[in-house]
Amino acid sequence: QTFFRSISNTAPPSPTKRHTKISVIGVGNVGMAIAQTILTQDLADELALVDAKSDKLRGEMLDLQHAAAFLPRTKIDASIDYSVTAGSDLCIVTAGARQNPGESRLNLLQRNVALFKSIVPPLVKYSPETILLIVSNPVDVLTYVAWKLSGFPANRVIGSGTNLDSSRFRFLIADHLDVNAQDVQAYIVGEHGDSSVALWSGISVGGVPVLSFLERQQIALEKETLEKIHKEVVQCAYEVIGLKGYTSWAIGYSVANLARTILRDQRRIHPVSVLAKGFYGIDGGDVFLSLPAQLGRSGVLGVTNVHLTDEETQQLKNSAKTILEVQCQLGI
Ligand code: 6V0
Repeated sequence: QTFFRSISNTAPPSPTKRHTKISVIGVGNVGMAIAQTILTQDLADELALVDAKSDKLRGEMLDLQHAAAFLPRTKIDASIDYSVTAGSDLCIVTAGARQNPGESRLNLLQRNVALFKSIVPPLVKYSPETILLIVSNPVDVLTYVAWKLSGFPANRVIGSGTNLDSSRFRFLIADHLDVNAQDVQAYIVGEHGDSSVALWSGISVGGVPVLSFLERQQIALEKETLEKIHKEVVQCAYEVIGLKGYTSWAIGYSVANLARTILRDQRRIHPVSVLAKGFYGIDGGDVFLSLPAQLGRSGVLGVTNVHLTDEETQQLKNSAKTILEVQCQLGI
């Protein structure tokens, strides 16, 4: 019983692109911004949503389904039961506990670790071949936690890390130089947040290395100006949260951008949180932090060998130390 009567002698359907399924865990501000960007950018044939709050979850699912007439065709499902995620190519985790007034960061982290213990094992059970993309904060530590809980090889566990910080950085530099942010190559690496590291030596615009160009023109870009831009990158998340209560659009676009690179095997380089042990002299334990990594259909394909100054290397090592110290207190 189909709507159309079949027409005989028609050619068999041409081989279509591979069926793609994405699951988003957590339908809060961030999860929904990611979901809607995935839909508008036609990144999945199937989208599964999971949350602990069933009413909110169903409401969000219906609201998205009602936009079907304006969107590329995507099957949208939602359930509090993880079986809805079965066969996902990519699982994006945005679920997170909110910080209670007066609660320490460590306590919040411990609550999020407990939450991950109820999220990661069922995702792995229903999609043993999936790639896990962690967004919940503190993203670097929780990516490590997800890696441990999943038993996956490290190439299939990625944290959104400083992909967002780097796009804020590119926006600010573009604004400063009055160019298009898409032409600015600039990376923030290390911890997503306060101890992140700006790689000033590698910034280029349209292939022109910015610092050496300015030096040749004898335009001194003072260290203070550079530090001010980096500080603004760190501060602007707090500013947005202070103003509107949460951040959503930029993280939505930034994660959808990662989903595109991974699922379409684009092999682009993104600063994302990966198992960093052994790179750039980072040792002392298994730690996830952001490095410029090449991503594709099998997850992390490699880490780019960017030239770092001694100061940048040291800052990166300090970033690793900060994350490891927190991790040690978790007992995972
Ligand atoms: P939110 O709006 O409170 O949404 C969180 C959602 O998680 C809610 O809908 C909850 O019901 C759901 N949830 C809670 N517990 C569970 C559970 N056990 N199973 C399933 N769902 C659950 O938060 P928001 O969406 O604003 O932020 C989500 C997370 O993303 C937080 O940890 C943020 O700190 C983090 N962000 C990370 C960014 C990054 O760059 N990595 C950027 C922005 C926010």
